[in-house]
Amino acid sequence: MIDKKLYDMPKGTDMAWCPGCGNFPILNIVKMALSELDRAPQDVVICSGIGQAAKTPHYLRVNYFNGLHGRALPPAIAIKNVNPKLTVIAESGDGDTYGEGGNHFMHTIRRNPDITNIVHDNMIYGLTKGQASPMSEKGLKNPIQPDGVIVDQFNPLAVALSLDATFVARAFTGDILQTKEIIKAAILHKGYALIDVLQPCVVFNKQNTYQWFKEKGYYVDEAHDKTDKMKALELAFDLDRLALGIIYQREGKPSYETLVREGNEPMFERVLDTAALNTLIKSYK
Ligand SMILES: Cc1ncc(C[n+]2csc(CCOP(=O)(O)OP(=O)(O)O)c2C)c(N)n1
Ligand code: SF4
Repeated sequence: MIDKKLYDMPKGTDMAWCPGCGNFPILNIVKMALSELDRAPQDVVICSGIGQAAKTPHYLRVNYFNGLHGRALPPAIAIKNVNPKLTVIAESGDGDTYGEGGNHFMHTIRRNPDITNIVHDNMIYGLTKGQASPMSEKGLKNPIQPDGVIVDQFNPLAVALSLDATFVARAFTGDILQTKEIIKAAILHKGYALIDVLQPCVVFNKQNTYQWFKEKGYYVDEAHDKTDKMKALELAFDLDRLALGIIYQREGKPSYETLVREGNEPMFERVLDTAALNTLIKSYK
């Protein structure tokens, strides 16, 4: 097992998160999962967009790509295509993933790349001080909508299931061991894996608190058939109680990078045909 301390940033690294933020346990859980799965830091890449959650890879000693708002997934797909030997994780907030990155979210699911998508879902825009995100509940009062949000929440689990995602899960940052096991299963899953992690923003979201998530959340039991898509959709549509755990998982669908690469050899291992490249460059002169 890789020593978990290897993922730690040097002591004194500046930390932007507020004390008590739900991002801290997720950071720790990801380190635990990578350590237990024996993923060496140099073989791990985390991609993120913009936001508080999107700062997660700044606090982990692995390779990372921090892109524009909503753009965590495209570089993650590209990196996996070039070197499928890497463990690739896209990790960002609910606003970044489902709002600004909504288009990428949908089309990544269709492609089924072998990457893990960890979404820190605090049901709000944390970094920009508490505006509504696509996950904000109807009625939630915020600086932009002082009378409350007037539209329904986005439903990432239902959308993912509808687009034939092969691994769909919900977790709660307050439950360290369960969340760690879900993340490990997602990393081991061959194909796109979504984990929506409920994560309280203790400063700007006074409605969806640790207590609120604890009361709403319950784990699917052992008898839950993870291959039953209709049951999974039923769970996804139930917003009165929030089902936690692996809601849906199916093996066997080819992952994007295996479809893209001829002969299955990773792009970074291909021998460069310099003569063909020069001919191509000359043809544009
Ligand atoms: C194109 C663009 N629009 C808006 C912003 C401003 N902005 C930065 S972070 C953010 C919200 C992030 O929210 P979320 O992804 O939920 O993450 P959190 O901060 O809550 O972890 C917004 C709107 C931006 N940087 N770029
Ligand atoms: S503003 Fe909210 S999401 Fe951002 S660090 Fe503070 S508690 Fe966490």
